[in-house]
Amino acid sequence: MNQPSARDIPYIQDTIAARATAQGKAGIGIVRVSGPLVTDIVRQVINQVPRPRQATLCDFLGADRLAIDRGIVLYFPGPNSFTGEDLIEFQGHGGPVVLDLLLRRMVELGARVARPGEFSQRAFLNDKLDLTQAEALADLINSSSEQAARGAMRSLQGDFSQLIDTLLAEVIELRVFVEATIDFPDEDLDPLEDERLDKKLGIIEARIQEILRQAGQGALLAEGASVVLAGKPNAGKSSLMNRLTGQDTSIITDIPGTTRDLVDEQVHLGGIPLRITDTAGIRDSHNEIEAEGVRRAVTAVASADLVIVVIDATLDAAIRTTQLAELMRDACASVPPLIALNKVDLIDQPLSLVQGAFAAAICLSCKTGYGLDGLQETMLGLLGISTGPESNFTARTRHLVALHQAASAVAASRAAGKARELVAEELRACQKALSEITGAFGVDDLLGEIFSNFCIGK
Ligand SMILES: Nc1nc2c(ncn2[C@@H]2O[C@H](COP(=O)(O)OP(=O)(O)OP(=O)(O)O)[C@@H](O)[C@H]2O)c(=O)[nH]1
Ligand SMILES: [Mg+2]
Repeated sequence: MNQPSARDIPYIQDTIAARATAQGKAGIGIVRVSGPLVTDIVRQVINQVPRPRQATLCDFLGADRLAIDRGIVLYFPGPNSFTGEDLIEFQGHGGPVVLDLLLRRMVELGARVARPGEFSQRAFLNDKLDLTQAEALADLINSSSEQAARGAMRSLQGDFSQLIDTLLAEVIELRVFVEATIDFPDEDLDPLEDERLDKKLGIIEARIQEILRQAGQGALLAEGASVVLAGKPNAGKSSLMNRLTGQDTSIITDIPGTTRDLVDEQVHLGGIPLRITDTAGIRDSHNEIEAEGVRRAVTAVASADLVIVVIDATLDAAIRTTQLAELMRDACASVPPLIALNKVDLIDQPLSLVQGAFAAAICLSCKTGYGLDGLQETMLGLLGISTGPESNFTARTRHLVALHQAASAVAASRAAGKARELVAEELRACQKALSEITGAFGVDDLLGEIFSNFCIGK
């Protein structure tokens, strides 16, 4: 029942080189080279092959035998290197010209400039990392909060992969049993009782759901979520934007139609990176610029993870109801929004909260700050962010999709009952979905997409 592995795909074993440190000036800059030409290259550049895994101070020589720079080389012979191939790092001074000269020297000596993520891709293909770990590496580099960095580190250490591998082993074991009862019905195999089979499937189903819950948190940690502020002109969207970002992000005036473009800012809530977008007040406008702003607002709402509809609480109840109905029709068709009834500092009577097809309604005042804590708590709840002490690993939307596929395959195999062929077929689908997460098989078409989002030199 072994599946072909993505790692079985042959890859061109040429030698790749790239700057491993960021662009710009810095104390140290690193050029990394990996592949079969590494020893030849290093012999040309420093007149020797340095001792493995030891810092060697030397001149880096150009074709004219003059020193381009003086620094440290670190040589990692394959397979004991990051990529699994012969790999060398030239640690020189971090000036853009010096590093460019050094990189050009590598190319002169037969290396090719690496594509983004190509070092990690080789590490994956040489079995140094599985796919979730490779993705965690990119997440670690890109993490925008301490929680996200810690979560990425846990994934990199294999916490997430281990959960998937354990589950996968159970699915495979069950599949072997089920297939055996189909293929050899007459043999003296202990056939699984239907009840026992269903119980085992139930346990697997529950485990997938639990991993889904954790991975959902993990995906939020790594990828964050988008929150869009929408509403009628002058409701206080920009005021809420500035409250949430704690900065003077958007322009606020008492003139309806102040915000035209989308205004974006990243904030952290419960350690999760949130992209908050302030939008133009939605109304029919003959002004071409404002009308374009309204179109952009509606588009932004459509792709948001959470929409906060800001309503001016000082308006008549009837007007508020009409506005809300219009906004729900025009802008919030897909996700049930969170309603923020703003400017409650201006009203003396408690508001009766409107009922409707929205997720929650909160009274607040952007002027005094009243209700903001409650709003943020509700935002966390609606986005599915748990703020408990539970430690988590990072994950990706790709993993959630695969886990959902695995869950529905198990549900289908339970539903198949006595039809063992169907049970087996669905278990095969479940195994395939889970294997795609760690890259055990069937991901070759995904590889380019995953690794192209890495930075060069990683
Ligand atoms: N008293 C009071 N005034 C507020 C509150 N929130 C916003 N305002 C005022 O309402 C007016 C409109 O605020 P904005 O934040 O610009 O409203 P907006 O929804 O972004 O408006 P547009 O960009 O024009 O669509 C400004 O004069 C704000 O000072 C509040 O909670 N209380
Ligand atoms: Mg505004």
